Amino acid sequence: MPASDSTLARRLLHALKAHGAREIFGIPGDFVLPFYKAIEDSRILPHFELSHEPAVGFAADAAARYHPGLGVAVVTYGAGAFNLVNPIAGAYAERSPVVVIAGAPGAAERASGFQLHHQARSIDTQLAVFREITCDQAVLDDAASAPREIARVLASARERSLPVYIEFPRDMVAARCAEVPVLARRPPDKEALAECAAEILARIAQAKSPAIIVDVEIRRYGVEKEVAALARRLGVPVVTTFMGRGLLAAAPDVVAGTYLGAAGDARITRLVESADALLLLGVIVSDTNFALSQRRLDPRRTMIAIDRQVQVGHHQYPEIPLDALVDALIAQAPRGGKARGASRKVKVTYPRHLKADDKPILPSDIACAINDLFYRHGVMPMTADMGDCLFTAMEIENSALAAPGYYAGMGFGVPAGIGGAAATGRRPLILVGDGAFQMTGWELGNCRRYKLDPIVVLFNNASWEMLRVFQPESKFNNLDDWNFAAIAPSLGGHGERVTTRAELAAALERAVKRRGMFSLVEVMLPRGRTSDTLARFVAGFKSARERAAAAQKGRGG
Ligand code: S1T
Ligand code: MG
Repeated sequence: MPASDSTLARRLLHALKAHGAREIFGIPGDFVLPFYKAIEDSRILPHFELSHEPAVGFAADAAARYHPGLGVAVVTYGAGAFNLVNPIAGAYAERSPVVVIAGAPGAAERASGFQLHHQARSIDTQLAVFREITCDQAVLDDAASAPREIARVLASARERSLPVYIEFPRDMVAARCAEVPVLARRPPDKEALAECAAEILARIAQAKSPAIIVDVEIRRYGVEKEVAALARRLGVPVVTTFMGRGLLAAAPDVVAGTYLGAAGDARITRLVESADALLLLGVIVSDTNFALSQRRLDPRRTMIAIDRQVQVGHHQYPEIPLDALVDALIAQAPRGGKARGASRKVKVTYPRHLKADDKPILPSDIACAINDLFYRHGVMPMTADMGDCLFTAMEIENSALAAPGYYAGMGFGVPAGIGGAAATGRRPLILVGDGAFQMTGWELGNCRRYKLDPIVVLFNNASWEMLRVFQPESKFNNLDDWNFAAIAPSLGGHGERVTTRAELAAALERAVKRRGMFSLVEVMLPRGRTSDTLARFVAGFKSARERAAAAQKGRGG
């Protein structure tokens, strides 16, 4: 092996690849230039530079969501790394395993006695901040321990499906060190696993109307196919959470729909809230997933597997990886499970056959037009930003979707579409509002150099419309009209503004046929009109908040 391959930089790059990373997103800076040179010269992993670190984080997050493995974000010290905080906080909240590699001062700079450029309070403030939003950290300041440190941190990212942080002092890049081992996974306790699976199956067998709810961890641990097989074996209906929308897209026979509580399809709500045994696989029990429930989760009839813990009623089973649990359930499940009761076979259908007429466009028309497009040309992987575009996505066929459905941070949609396209080679359909596009939509200017050609549907209501639904009286929600379609050509793409349903259908048809550049379809929407899903969601959220406040008051809070 050439001597250069035994440098810490190359050992780290080989280790990233060995742990499932397939590409790097980044923006270099002087504290990370030597490492970035190794990235470029070694060609161990392809690398994509974007224009602002929040986009680097969102793209790495989406890559980790779209190809089970690790996302990688490489940034410079201080100014670069602190720009990454919000997307990594979102990745932590939504359990996406992104490896943050941040440059840092070398020993000589540390000893210089200077306040260093990019330094915040102290030289170690950056590490302190990332301790809060990653599950494991390593500082590579000692060549002897670095391989072990890297192995531990990458194993943590894989096992916990959470972001991790590696600080790479600029003077350590060429240090010689040993290879980075791939640590064996911590096996579950076999007895506990068998007992846990048996207890879950017994509860499901005794139940008259069981149901399964799935969320992001079944994607993060690559067990969607196995969960679909388990559901078929048990004959139990499956629903996704709001955040889990798009999961099991390859198993339409298994998924009944998406559970949104009071904001969702009443048949799905009934299926979940009348279930006498609920198995939650990889589900984050968050407000966006359950605040609109009309019946709170009852621990006596609920079984939850998340973050390597399983709770069955009041019984706790620690250290049970989700994939091991699903395998054990399949192994022990009785064969030939029949669908429980005719009423259990609920199947939500999605709107199609948009009337291509001169009527103005409403958000739900966009869902209808996209369903028609998918029917004609095949389903596309989607990303969505926060705003009504995400709620409108609930009215689109259940196809692969990456969106900030729990952390709810804006700016995700376009960079995530770029990250997903770079990571999978598949062409994405990106849904984004005008407010979110103002934040990170400009990253589309990076598509040409990477030969990416996403289709972007921009919901332009010249408004922070979701906030207006919460607080209609506020004028600050009125945005100006930036005429985004006219800007697209200077970013290397094609832009088209549409105002009627006929124009929308035609523009999407042209976009799907146009390859080699991004296509921006700017859909003009009236202020004050939202998707039905968002209207119900906000109404439910507001009353849930009022109920919580009243209860708090009742407790003398
Ligand atoms: N800043 C960031 C980074 N994320 C946020 N979620 C917010 C602020 C608050 C916020 C929303 S929804 C929303 C804001 C500002 C408006 C979104 O506007 P746009 O993208 O145009 O979409 P639409 O017009 O469909 O609402 C949530 C409640 O937190
Ligand atoms: Mg808007």
